[in-house]
Amino acid sequence: MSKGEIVLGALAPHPPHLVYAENPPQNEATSEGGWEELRWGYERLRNSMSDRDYDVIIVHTPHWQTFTGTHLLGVEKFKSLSVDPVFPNLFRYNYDLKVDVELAKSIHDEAVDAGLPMKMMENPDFRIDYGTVTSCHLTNPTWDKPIVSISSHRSKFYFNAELMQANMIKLGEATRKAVEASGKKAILLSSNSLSHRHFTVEPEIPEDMSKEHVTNHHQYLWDMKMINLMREGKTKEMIDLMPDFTEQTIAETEAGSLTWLISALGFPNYEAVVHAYGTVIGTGNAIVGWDPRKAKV
Ligand code: 2X7
Ligand code: FE2
Repeated sequence: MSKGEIVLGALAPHPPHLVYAENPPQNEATSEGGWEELRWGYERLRNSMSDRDYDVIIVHTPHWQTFTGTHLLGVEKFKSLSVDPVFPNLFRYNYDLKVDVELAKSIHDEAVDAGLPMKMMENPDFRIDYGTVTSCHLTNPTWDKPIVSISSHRSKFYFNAELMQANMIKLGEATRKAVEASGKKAILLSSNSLSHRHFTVEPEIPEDMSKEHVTNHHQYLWDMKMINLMREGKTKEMIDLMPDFTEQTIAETEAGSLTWLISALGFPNYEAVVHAYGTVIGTGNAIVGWDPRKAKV
């Protein structure tokens, strides 16, 4: 069997507004559009994937929060309704998805060997979080590939941000080893926004773009600092700044997803491609791709 590999890593944020704006048949709510810059950014991300084959999408999600270690979906099929608890008016999505349980189990086992507390989630009635559903839908709307979904272990709340970072670095390494041993080609998604202060009142028409802007200038400056480090290939510096960035902008990086991704990619020093930056109800969102082929030239 040939060695497996990560063929693309992406920062793939999950505001449910982006699915709402696309009006796919799976979502019950209907819209007049909105957030085009981000949706066109996802289109560019999808186009960037079209020149490579892949077997599986692995997503790390902030909205499946676990307090007793990291969990992975461990049932082959899930079919139900995913509802955003804050925006049930926008996101009521009928999903029907397949899981690569074999790969999930190998990530689990590699991470256990690295000393992390891990658990396979084997309840067939488990409700899939909207972070997983949104990022996977926007990356692969046909759902023709299986996924692996990894929870966010909130170790920051028992310990601190530094310990959580250290654990996410180990989880990223474990993920890479499991992918390599599997012989499969994987796309990895970090399903999170950047700065995350948002408005507390929703506009009467959610997709009224005259109301959309970043919550404050300070958040914008922090987002640009992080994005420029990605563009310059300075991912070690970005990870070092992560605890301060997260605290200053209450960023969704607190879930550990982006640290996991960067570690799995081996701390790339090549340039990332920024497909889009835009705000959703005041939060900062970037769609960014890392192409490991750039490391080989
Ligand atoms: O979960 C989210 C998010 N991360 C960003 C914006 C709006 C809603 O939900
Ligand atoms: Fe979120």
